[in-house]
Amino acid sequence: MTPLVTMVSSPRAQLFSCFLRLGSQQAGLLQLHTGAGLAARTHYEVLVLGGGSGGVTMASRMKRRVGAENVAIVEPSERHYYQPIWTLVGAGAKQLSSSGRPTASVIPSGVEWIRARVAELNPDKNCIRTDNGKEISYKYLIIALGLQLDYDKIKGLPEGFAHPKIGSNYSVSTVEKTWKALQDFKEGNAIFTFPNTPIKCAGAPQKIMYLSEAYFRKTGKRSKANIIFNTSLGAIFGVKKYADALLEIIQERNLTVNYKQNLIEVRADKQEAVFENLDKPGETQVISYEMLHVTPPMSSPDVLKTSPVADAAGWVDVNKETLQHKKYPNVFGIGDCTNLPTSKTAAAVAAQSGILDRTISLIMKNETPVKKYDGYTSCPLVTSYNRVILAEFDYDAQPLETFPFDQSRERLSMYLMKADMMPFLYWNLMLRGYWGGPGFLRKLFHLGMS
Ligand code: FAD
Ligand code: UQ1
Repeated sequence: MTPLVTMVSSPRAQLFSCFLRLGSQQAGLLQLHTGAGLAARTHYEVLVLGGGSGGVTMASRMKRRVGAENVAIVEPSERHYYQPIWTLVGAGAKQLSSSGRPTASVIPSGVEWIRARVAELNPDKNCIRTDNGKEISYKYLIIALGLQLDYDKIKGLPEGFAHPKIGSNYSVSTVEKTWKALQDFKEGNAIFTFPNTPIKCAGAPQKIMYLSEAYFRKTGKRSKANIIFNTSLGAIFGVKKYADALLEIIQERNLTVNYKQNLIEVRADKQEAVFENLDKPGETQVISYEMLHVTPPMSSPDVLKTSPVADAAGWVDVNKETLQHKKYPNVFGIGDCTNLPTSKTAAAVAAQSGILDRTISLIMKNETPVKKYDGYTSCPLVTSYNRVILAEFDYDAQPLETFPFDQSRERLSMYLMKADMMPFLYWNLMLRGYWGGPGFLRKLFHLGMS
């Protein structure tokens, strides 16, 4: 690949880069007039890869820093989804249609939307290539490609989803199948799985179990259901305060939790799930199900795994405090695609966006980043149709709670925040670059408290 512009820092070089940029803009206009193509520009000051939560949020913030005409987002999907609400869609408490909006409506006005997939990253030459063969160069790159759902790593999937009694809240095409399976449930095992990989929203695999239990109770089927959570992990949750609260609920509601059990095969025609015991290699167990909720293995998007920006595990290798790439100083990462050692959530993305905004603004002025990300992340643990335990914690898995009450207790107020306030905040503040997480609220609520 040949870059149009390489990274420049001295004023003379910047002038030269600017000249080149103007040149490419004019070339774009020329092409437009000759009808050669619409997305004709090939260089942007800030190029954002991925138009999900992190990508759109950062594009809004970068628009304020450098002007809309200098920012572009590469994103192939026509629809943008607010994924956190899928937990409630799978339980029949919200409509799937409420979770999506046209991508065109969330791209900040004036920012260029490049409707394509990123096919290759070439950070040594400050450019990327799209799947339709376009090369686009940048001065600053923000990588926000999310993560990849690897259903095909489980034998029998994804084709098994063609059968009834199986669903998965993690994908737009299978989340409504969870609700169907819940409604169809008659008698037997309801199994919920957690894979042997990092995942986004690590609480979601068990949230749907609590909601299902509540649904069975509401519909008089609870005594007919044997509810099983088979998890690859060795604990129910990574933060002791919330794990203790969840274990109490699990005991009260007579739910079965089996640790170190990893789903490796689904025989959807026979309604059987096969698990390997991670503590005893080679030992497997087949369990019949009346309902199966699958949380798939997840990994970094393939395009990143093989790129120079990835660490050994395939995630974008960033500084955990500044979000700047460890090797390429004009490259930054945000969200699920990074190796930030915290739980992958939209709440984390919100907090990261404020930090990254500050980091980039200082780098743009040739100054050293000062603001430090503490790993803030949050997981509203939905425990029934009107209760949530609001887990909030940092890199050290220490609670970092916003509200001045014990958030490990199930609360109606926190359910209303999750179900109604958060979507509003997401669409109207976060995606527009005005929500950097609840840090300021935490300080306000804890004023005067030691
Ligand atoms: P995404 O928002 O997934 O965006 C990635 C984007 O990159 C996508 O638009 C994708 O199309 C695009 N992309 C991928 N490959 C390419 C390519 N090659 N080229 C160009 N574009 C590409 N978070 C919470 O905070 N609270 C919750 O309660 C919560 N619950 C959840 C429940 C469920 C069921 C799920 C699925 C998620 C939940 N999350 C929750 C997690 C949250 O949705 C994600 O952590 C968040 O969306 C991550 O943002 P992101 O920008 O990193 O990735
Ligand atoms: C949050 O900031 C956020 O990002 C928009 C979420 O994602 C949907 C959340 O679920 C939560 C809980 C937060 C944190 C916000 C508050 C007010 C505690």
